[in-house]
Amino acid sequence: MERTFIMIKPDGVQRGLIGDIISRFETKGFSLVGMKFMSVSRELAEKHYGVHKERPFFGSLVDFITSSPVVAMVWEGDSVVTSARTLIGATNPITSAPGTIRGDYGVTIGRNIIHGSDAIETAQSEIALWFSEEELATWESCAKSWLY
Ligand code: FUP
Repeated sequence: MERTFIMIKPDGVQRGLIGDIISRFETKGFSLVGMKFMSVSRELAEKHYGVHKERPFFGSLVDFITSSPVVAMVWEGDSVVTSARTLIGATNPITSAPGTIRGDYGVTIGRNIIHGSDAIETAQSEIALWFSEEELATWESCAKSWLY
C-alpha cells in the first residue's frame, strides 16, 4: 500500500488548522499510520530540504520549519502521494486552487501551511528520515470492528 509523508508546518499549527487538515485526509478515505507533534532540529530540517540547499530561500525555509512545533504524519492509501498533492494544492498559495489546503488558507510561498512528498521515492526517503519503523502502525490484518 502506498504511503506519503505529510507535515503541518509551524504556520498551520499556530493558526489552528491541525484538525481541519487531518479531517481532509480522513474524509478523502486515507488511513493514518503515523503521527507526532514535534520540534524540528536544524539538522533534520536541512536534511529534509537538502534538495533546495543552493536556493536563496534555503536559510529562511530552515529558520521557518524550526521556529515552532510541526505535526509530522504518514498517510496510506491508493495513489496517496499524488492525491495528497492534489488536496494540498500548488506550492504558491496565491495560485493554489480554492478548495485546496494552500488555496484556502495560504497567502505567501514561504508560509504555505503544509508539506507533502512529491513522488513515491521521495515519500519513502522522507518517511525513513522522520519516522522509525516502530512509530508506524499497520492496518493489515486489523478488522475495523469499531466502525458502525
Ligand atoms: P512543495 O513540494 O510544493 O512543498 O514545493 P518545493 O519543494 O518546490 O518547495 C519547498 C518549500 O520551499 C515550499 F514549501 C516553500 C519554499 N519555497 C520558498 O520559500 N520560495 C520559493 O521560491 C520556492 C519554495
